[in-house]
Amino acid sequence: MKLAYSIPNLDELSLEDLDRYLGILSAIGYDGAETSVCYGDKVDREAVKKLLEKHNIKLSGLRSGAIYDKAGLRFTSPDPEIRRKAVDTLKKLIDLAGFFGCDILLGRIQGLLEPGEDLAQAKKYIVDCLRESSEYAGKYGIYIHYEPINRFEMNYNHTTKEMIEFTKYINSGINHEVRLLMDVFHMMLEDFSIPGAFVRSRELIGHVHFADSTRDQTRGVPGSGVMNFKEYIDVLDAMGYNGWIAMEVGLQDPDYEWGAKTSFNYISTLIELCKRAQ
Ligand code: LER
Ligand code: MN
Repeated sequence: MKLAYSIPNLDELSLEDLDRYLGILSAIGYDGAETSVCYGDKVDREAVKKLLEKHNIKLSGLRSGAIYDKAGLRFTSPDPEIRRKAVDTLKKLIDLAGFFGCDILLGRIQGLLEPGEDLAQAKKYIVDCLRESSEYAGKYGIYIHYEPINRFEMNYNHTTKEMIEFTKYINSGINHEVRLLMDVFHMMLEDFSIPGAFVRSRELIGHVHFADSTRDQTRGVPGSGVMNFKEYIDVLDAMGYNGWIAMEVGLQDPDYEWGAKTSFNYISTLIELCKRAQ
């Protein structure tokens, strides 16, 4: 399992700040950095590549939520023009991810359902958009990981169970499969059992997010809340999961470095203990 930590949106970061964040994560021992991008064609990919190589850090994935949150584009729009722009903007992000050889993380771009919109019709739109996007990602040999999101952030597609069924249906019509992004913060709010949800997702799991519970909707540093990361790591190890575990903790400066270090020390210790316990 490889460990990554979030950095601010790549298309809003200066190269100096990117250099600083990557230096912090590299010094702590992370394998990767995870970020969000709205317009993939606006990133200076060669300069970013040089900084990633300088710090020996990989991109663990590119999040696509900003295409909805910043550009207002979504897969579920009744307007075909908006859906087309959402897919075309995502394809530019896939081009960028293909350049870096990392995957695409996807959830919010499906968009919140607006009052009066029909969920069954909205899901048909999602199927078409995701099938086209996943086949396009297949050109680069990279994958789209689709995230179940809790009810406070999305108004459908909440549980792992329903998303396994939905993703299997999406994959039934394409050659390059969509995988699942399992985020324990959402699973804590929506699933009956987090280890159970991991095991049930075994054929589709492609990426994992860690964050701990907090008393507000921010994301806690692993170890600071009530969640049992020792159990999650053991079940992922037992499943033979060898992908990324990205910490999705919402800490900004001045706590950023503390959060990254504390998360890394806690989770890497649990991984080491799990390995030794075999
Ligand atoms: C993004 O990975 C995430 O977990 C949620 O914040 C999406 O709304
Ligand atoms: Mn997440």
